[in-house]
Amino acid sequence: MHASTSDKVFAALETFRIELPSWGFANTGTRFGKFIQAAAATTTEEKFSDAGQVHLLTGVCPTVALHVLWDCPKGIDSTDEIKKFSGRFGVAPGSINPNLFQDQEYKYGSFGNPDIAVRQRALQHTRDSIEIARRLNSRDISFWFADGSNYPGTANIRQRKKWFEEALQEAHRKLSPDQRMLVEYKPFEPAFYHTDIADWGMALLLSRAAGPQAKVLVDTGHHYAAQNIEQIVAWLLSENMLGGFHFNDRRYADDDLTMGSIDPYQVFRIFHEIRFFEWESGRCADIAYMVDQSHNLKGKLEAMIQTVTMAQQLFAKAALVDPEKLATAQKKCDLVIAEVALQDAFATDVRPAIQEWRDSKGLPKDPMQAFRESGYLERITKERAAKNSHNVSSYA
Ligand code: RM4
Ligand code: MN
Ligand code: MN
Repeated sequence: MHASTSDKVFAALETFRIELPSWGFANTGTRFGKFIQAAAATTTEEKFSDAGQVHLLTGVCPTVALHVLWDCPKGIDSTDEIKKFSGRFGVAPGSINPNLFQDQEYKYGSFGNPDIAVRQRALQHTRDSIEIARRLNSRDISFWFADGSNYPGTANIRQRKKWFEEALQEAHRKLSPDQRMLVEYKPFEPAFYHTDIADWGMALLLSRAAGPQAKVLVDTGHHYAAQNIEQIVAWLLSENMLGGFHFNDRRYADDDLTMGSIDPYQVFRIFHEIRFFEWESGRCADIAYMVDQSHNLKGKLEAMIQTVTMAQQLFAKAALVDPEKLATAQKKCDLVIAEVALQDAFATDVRPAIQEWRDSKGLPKDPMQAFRESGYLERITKERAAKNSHNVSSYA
């Protein structure tokens, strides 16, 4: 391989880290049923153990995202225990996800609920989540709302927007100076007529209304099929409003498929926009890269290892685009040269360079093979099988 290619790949990998979701290790399913895995994590401790295993083998997943309702059964009082798990398994708590959708009270929404008592309850849960984040040294509190309505005329859309602004402002006031709140959007599901934060524009306006520490979170699965996600990314970057990603792939809706399994070029283009912005502006984009996938057919740890290695490949490929050459071609409107700058980078096989990089870090060259040889899966399957015969966690 060309020397400068592996230098570029090495430099890119040094900066690339990606957060794992705790809920990706638990049993989940679809609305049609659940296929239970004997090895699935049944406790927060087991989720930390599994995330720790993925980090051990890949070296690039130092944090695990937590969902408050599923991972902090004692609320704020769960934090001491979580710190212990973190120390034991070598992964730190990452973003904290308040859970504003699962309780019965949230049937008609959380921050958008017409009942003030429910809105206040949602706000209290948010305050607790911010406190949990503070105690765990987590920077990001990551909001996804299931709020919306199923039938025309049943919700006052403008009023609900106002309630959202007020609640997010109130939450923002509770942030410590170094914390951020990330606002995620989704066009449909579970609501099927209107979603209160349906797209990046709504998330952007609400984040701006909330305050300077609020940024937009782009979940790659939360767009209509033809949408140009890298353009959204470019606009958010230019507005200094891109806070992070939830990565997953999709073919139809919010499918939660393995990152890059359907359209790896899409992820490459997203990474390219970020790197091009950084090159042009001389600024380092402050972006939290996170995985948001719950697999119910693939083995959970294997799916995460696959995701992480795919993320590294696509990030490394994006680092091979020559920004100067691209900028010159764009200025001259040399369409073919500009397009080929991306295509050539995407076509380069970066796997040998990534293996060398892993080797230089004392990591296994092939994390998947190392996992299969480690005996970890056999051990947890034995340990957890009995618990999983009657334990099914919620869909994520
Ligand atoms: C949503 C969204 C959120 C996740 C929930 C459970 O579709 O992607 O990020 O927390 O699912
Ligand atoms: Mn998400
Ligand atoms: Mn989703």
